Amino acid sequence: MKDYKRTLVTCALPYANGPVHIGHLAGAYIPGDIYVRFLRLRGEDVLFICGSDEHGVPITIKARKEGITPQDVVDRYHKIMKDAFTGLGINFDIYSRTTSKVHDKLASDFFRKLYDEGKFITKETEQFYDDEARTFLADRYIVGTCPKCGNPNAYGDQCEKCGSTLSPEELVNPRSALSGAAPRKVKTKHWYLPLDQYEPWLRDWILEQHKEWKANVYGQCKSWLDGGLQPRAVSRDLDWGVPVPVEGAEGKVLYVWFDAPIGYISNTKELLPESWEKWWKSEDTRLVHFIGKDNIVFHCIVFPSMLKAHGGYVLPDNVPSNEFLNLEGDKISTSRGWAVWVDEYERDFPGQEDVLRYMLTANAPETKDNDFTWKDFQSRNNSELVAVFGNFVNRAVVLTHKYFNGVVPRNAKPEAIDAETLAQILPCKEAMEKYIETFHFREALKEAMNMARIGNKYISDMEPWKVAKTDMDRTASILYTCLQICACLAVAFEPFTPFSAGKLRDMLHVSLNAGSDHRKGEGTPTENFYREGEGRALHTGEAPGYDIVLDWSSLGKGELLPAGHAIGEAELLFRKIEDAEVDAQIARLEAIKAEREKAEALKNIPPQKAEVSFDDFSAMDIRTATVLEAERVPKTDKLLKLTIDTGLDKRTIVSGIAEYYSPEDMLGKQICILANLAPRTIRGIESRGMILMAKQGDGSMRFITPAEVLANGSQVG
Ligand code: B3M
Ligand code: ZN
Repeated sequence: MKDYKRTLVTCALPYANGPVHIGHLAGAYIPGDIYVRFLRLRGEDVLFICGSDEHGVPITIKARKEGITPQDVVDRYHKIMKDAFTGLGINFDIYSRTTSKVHDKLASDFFRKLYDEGKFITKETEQFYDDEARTFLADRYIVGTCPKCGNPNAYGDQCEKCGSTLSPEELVNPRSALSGAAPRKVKTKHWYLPLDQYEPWLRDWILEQHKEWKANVYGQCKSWLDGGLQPRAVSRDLDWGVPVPVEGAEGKVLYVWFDAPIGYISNTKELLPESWEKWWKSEDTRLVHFIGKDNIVFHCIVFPSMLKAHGGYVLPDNVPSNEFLNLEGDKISTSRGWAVWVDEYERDFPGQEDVLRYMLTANAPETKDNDFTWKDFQSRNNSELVAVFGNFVNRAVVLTHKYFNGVVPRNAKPEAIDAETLAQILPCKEAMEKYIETFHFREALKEAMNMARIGNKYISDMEPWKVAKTDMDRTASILYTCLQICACLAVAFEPFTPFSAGKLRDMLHVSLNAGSDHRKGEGTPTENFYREGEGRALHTGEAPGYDIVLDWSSLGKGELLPAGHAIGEAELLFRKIEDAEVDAQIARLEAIKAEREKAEALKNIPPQKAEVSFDDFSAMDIRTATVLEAERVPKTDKLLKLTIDTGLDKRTIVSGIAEYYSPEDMLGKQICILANLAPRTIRGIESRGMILMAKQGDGSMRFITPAEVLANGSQVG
């Protein structure tokens, strides 16, 4: 690894068109935060940048659907996302937005420089245009009949019924998803970044010089490069975005994937207007992008090519991308509502932020897609956080109060086992470093948990509560050892579960040197910064906490809490999560699934029957009628016996609708009947005619009723 003086860490700028869900967290934000916290603990200078991605077509569509402006949409979600991150202890130095003035200017200047230097090519193409909505249509917003399976609602890029990839040209009877109008092709000119020209350089830079990138990232890059790169459009016909800063480009904006990554730079500039260039333009900066796997091509191929074309900027040193997290066996989907939203989690599980952080790390989709289940969430909390980490700390602190008035006892009667136990901490620490440096956070967390297991096993084996009956000196040594391990846990868990680590430090009356913090903006801190037990780094100038200040190097050092140091009262770090809590979440998801399956089934309509003649049709005597009496046919589930006023007479009809309607439902209802159906005897009752029912895709039936009350006996035809 090259020598570097500072690390610039970014997390993908989430689209401001929906709240953040656990898939986002597991993919990029939790790993990014763990990494930043770790580097800071180790005393490195780190800048942590994020913000909302507020441009792009989906935001304009959402605004149109809701009858509000795109600005309203992004204002709403920017706040929800920002609060969700803060709530989970993910403290970016800045969380800004791509609608900021600084961004608009920087993105515009970036484009203009490439334009002036002739780095783009232009192409004229034909795109679908919606005359009614007066906008060009992205593929997704053209719908029509799938040429492969006949699904009448296929999208211009894909048919969700048969799974075929489509282009809008293939759709039969294409129409605009916005207005329903038939789109027409209109010529339009756009600027393209000729990625093909960067291919030889990219091949060398990624495939030769960055063999250390994670296998999933390297593999995806290789397959893109092997497939051959094409020029990519960097502008769009849209009225929402950064305007293309070129004469004659009215109605065109920068493509969202062109301006969004520049957001990393502009957000840095907004935070540090004087010194931002040091972070972006010095060779001794290490740039690391945390992203989800669908963003790999943009961060490894497109953005580096943009930076290379521009010149003067550092290139990413690593792009640790995770795979996808599924939820209860299904792909997470915002549009289908299949997700656990972070803001809702924070509402449903207040004070349990660390449990989600722990779960999403322990179960992170680091090398392959992974599944989140609520049962797993509960069991990891109860059997790991509560039963191991929390239980150990609680026993150590409670017993210290019970036997030694809450003061760290003198190590009066040490035995070999105590030193051996403490000696196990250092290898865990070293393994954690190795894993975090190579972005293997699950493994790193396992090592932190191992430290807790070491403590928990030790206290269980030593049984100080029994030893105390006969030997107080030996009890002192055991608890002394336990408290040293507790202090280690208060450091080791800081990157993963910062709220609990902070709570533990408060309990032990120690502080932490949590390293650099740039949230106040200008001026890189040079002094030490301390953090309180609330999972947040303190700002410059805030008061340090306790006299004992730990940092990463404290781990495995032996005595962190000297004899005589007074600790605070025991407080539970974690609480059990009850069946009812996760059952409620599972029930919520099951309801969403049932709703979706029903909606899907309703689309299942049978094809048209064979043609009939007009005479065939007119032979049927269909009339309006009213239900006078209704009762169940004894010993059947499906049949109702109805007495009907047909206008012509009063008669009995036996109908198989009891599954869908009770006798009370039917009383007084006006319906349509086939009056001249030959009589049939059903269960000994003569039925004269048939109630007309509509059968839906899911098999359920509804009777047909006139739009307004009509005279009984009116003929339908
Ligand atoms: N907004 C896509 C996403 O949220 C996109 C990332 C931009 S990072 C510069 O997955
Ligand atoms: Zn299809």
